[in-house]
Amino acid sequence: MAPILIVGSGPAGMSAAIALARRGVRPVVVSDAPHAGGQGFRRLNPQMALDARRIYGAEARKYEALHRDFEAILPQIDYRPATLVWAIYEGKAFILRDGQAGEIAWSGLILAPGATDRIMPVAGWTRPGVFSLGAAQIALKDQGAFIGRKVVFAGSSPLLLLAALQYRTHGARDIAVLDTTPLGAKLRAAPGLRHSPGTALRGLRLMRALKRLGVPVHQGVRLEAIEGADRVSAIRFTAPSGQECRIACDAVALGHGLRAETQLAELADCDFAFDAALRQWLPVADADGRAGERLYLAGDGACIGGADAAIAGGALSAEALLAELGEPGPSARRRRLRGTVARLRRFQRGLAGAFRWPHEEAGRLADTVTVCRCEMVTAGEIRTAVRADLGPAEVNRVKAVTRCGMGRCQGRFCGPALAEITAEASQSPIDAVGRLRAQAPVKPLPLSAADTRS
Ligand SMILES: Cc1cc2nc3c(=O)[nH]c(=O)nc-3n(C[C@H](O)[C@@H](O)[C@H](O)COP(=O)(O)OP(=O)(O)OC[C@H]3O[C@@H](n4cnc5c(N)ncnc54)[C@H](O)[C@@H]3O)c2cc1C
Repeated sequence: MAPILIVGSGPAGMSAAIALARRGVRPVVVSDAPHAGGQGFRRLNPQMALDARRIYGAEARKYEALHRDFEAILPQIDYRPATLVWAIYEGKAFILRDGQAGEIAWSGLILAPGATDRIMPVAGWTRPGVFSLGAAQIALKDQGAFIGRKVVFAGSSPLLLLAALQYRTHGARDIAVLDTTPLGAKLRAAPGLRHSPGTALRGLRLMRALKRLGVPVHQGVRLEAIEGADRVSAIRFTAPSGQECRIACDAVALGHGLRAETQLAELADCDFAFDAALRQWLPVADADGRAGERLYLAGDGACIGGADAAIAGGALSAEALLAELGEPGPSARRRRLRGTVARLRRFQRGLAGAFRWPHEEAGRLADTVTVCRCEMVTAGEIRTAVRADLGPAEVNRVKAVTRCGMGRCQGRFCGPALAEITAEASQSPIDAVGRLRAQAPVKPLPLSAADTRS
């Protein structure tokens, strides 16, 4: 019989693999990352002698336990790191490893591809020295490096605070946080955070630690421009008082929350629905993560929920899949996992109010600002296309006319802003402008991959 296939080796994929291995099942685990851990629990580069407690703080034990458990099951699973799933078609995953293409058929599929940074462009964001927030963390966890000497963490995300603290505790002195969500919005969102008081408390501790270490955190700012000649030299913003401010810096880490990686789910024929709280399209799945026959979604790729929800969701999808295959485990465990995932996702929706996606900024973007970095498409070009006679008001049509979203990143970085600008220019509700359709290959492939396919 074909194996169970897990795509992704972040917390969700690892946890699904651990649950299956403990039930005596040998899954294939495929991930394009060289090491397990995904984003939240990215494995620290051992050559950098980084201390997990300084990077992961209160989460360090969880990080260590998950990696230890995953390493323990390695002999019981078929783990294929550095392997990309670039398409899903007719019950098979099409993969690429070391330049060699291949296919994997499955008896059950668990998709756990995680999320990527969500970015609202700002004038100057394509300058050298601007990184996504995630990339700024990866530089530290993978290479033990900072992205600059004077780093500003800008946008709207709890990860801004986490990344700033990680930098500060590793010796970065000249850093600041510019948070675009006003304090008032955070207070209004507070009731939604009751679903995970422990996580909310961790957030408060983060704020306190930054204060104690003298890291300035400006809340409720409006980002105006990232300045510089051939690379970043400053970031300009408006304070809530209306005062224009400027911080000299040589690097900016930009992030406005996360967007689920949904391309593989779409290629696997999942339905989609618009999630108004997270303001993004998500694949439709039931409370166990079941999205189709022997098809399950887990972790941030199903719905942004954080690492704990990913761990619970991975185990839940494994248990539910086994039950569908005729090997049910204890129903109490599934009920408990289901409750955990649902609760943490409710928390995450509350968090989306405390760290808002600043969608209204799309309307303020100057026409000259680049939105699509791959194809160099500006906000003005998108508006002109939408406002033309018989101009499109659906993002795939706008993409066809402007090439925004057609490049190397396949709309991962420009897609959210493209949708907002299209909605604003066509005066349509955001859920009426659609979502960029997934296309295989979901990530770039070398042309040689076509030759090696049998
Ligand atoms: C850049 C970034 C930084 C983050 N930092 C933190 C943090 O410091 N702390 C925290 O608590 N949370 C962090 N998060 C949130 C994070 O998403 C966690 O909630 C958690 O890691 C989600 O687990 P997951 O297993 O769903 O996905 P991930 O951890 O993202 O893992 C997904 C895995 O799927 C693989 N994958 C994706 N697409 C494919 C494909 N086509 N083929 C093969 N493999 C594929 C990836 O390589 C990765 O290994 C971060 C998120 C991002 C995007």
